[in-house]
Amino acid sequence: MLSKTMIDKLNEQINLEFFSSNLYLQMSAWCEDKGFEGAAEFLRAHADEEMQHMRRLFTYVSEAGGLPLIGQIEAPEHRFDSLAEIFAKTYEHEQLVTRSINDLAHTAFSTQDYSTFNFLQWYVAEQHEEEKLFKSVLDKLTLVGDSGQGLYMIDKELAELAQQE
Ligand code: OFO
Repeated sequence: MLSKTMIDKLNEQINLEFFSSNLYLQMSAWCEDKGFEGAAEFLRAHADEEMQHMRRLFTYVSEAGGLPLIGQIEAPEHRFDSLAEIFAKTYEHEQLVTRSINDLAHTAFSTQDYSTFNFLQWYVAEQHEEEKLFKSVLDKLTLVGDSGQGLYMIDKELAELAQQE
């Protein structure tokens, strides 16, 4: 049985995953508008992944006897200056999500909720992959700067990455 604290924290995480999905979907619209079709596809695919993160938590809370609650979800920002800014922000956001997952894992472990601790290991591994992925895109964007050709190449690469998502 989940403790009240654990349920509340898992519900906060459900909302954060929802927000992540909305943020990436909103960012994809900027990319589409600016002609970065690969980046748009990549971010849309990633928005779907975030919904899966949300659903996995939702199901866990439910199956563990708690009530998953969808709260109010803040509107994501929609004005950006460049593709590099978008990916700097995705990387920053993933780091925030990692901190939140770590905090959840800490709560589970320190309250001897080993079932939730075990469930969260999937997220711990996933966050490692996500940070790595977004950091690698950001590094490439930093490298090419304003070069149109460089941005075009990265956009193509992102389209390929989207297929693997
Ligand atoms: Fe991007 O990992 Fe969930 O939020």
